[in-house]
Amino acid sequence: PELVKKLSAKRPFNYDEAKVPDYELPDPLRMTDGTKVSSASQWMTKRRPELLEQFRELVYGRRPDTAYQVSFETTETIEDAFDGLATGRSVKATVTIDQRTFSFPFVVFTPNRVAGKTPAVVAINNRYFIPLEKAVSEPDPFWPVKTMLERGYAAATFYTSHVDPDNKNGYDDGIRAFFADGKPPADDAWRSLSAWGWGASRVLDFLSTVSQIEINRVAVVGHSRGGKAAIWAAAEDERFAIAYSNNSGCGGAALSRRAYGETVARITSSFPHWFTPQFAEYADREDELPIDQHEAIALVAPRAVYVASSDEDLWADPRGEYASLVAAAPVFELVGIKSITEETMPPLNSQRIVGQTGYHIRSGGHGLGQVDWDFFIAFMDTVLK
Ligand code: GTR
Repeated sequence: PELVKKLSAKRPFNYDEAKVPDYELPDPLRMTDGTKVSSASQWMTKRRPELLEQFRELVYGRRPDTAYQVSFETTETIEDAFDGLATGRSVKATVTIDQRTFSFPFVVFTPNRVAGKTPAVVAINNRYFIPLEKAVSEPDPFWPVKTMLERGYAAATFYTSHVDPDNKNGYDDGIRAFFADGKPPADDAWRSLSAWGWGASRVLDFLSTVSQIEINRVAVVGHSRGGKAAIWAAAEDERFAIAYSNNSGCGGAALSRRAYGETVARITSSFPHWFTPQFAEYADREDELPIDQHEAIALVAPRAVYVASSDEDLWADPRGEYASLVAAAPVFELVGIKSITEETMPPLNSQRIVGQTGYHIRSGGHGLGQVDWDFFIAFMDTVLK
């Protein structure tokens, strides 16, 4: 059905490497006024803020600067989840502005038998909400909580649509309308991907209240649209130590300029609520974008970035995802961090880890499963422990 949907959609798409347009990527180390960025401090204090603003303006939108409070209520606890391996909690986050409130639920598991502080993983779940009992009784390779706990990681997850409905007509029911007090979004205001990343940051706020969690060692993870949101979450919130983008494709890890598989034209017409209207202006003229997605990855430096592809998920452009990670290397280098520079992709079903960056390509289609998590946990073990 996915394929039929794609074939029947109005706009053509390209799966032919020979038809990828020639392109020149914008230099992440050149200011818009042409100045070359030549020191780590220049990157952190000048260029990075400039790029962040460009991505807000052109791609994901600006988060509101309205003051708000957030509070957390534990609504349910299971102290001996997985035969005593972990404690599970259901938590309700409540955001308050003046007298108005907006709430969303999430779940958190912390390992019981680990001495000292534990790193954690916040998963942006774009598929469904996983209530506490379900997490314990129905193993789910999309979010293998037991595996993470066994490997010494705390694990939290929330459902994207509880923060901002994943629907072009869903604005009124989400956090963005709540902040705007029901007014429609300004052209440069945040869109759903940014709202989901913001949700991950609120889960991180909660984790920072849990003394067992090592707050400097928390990864944000997402698949597909959640993977786009994960990169942006870590760009906006420097508390995240790692961003893992799985099969995120267009508007995520993949270079827009390759226009391979999903394009700016396609994604902005199918999912107008994910991006600012400015992004749609670059439909079929990706080469005029002042930015490209390698620079979104670079915004996470010097923290860690992990990108994963699957060989049949051509819609997400595996080559474009890998090339984008490599194109972020000059930024990692400037800030004194090793990263992947090898231009040839690693062999199928293998992993490459260099410094603070990692990548794998797995056989199979679009999805996040045990194989991906095993690779990713190996990466976390390397960079966090
Ligand atoms: C597709 C969309 C992709 C990706 C995916 C997903 O329909 O074209 O950009 O985000 O959905 O989230 O599974």
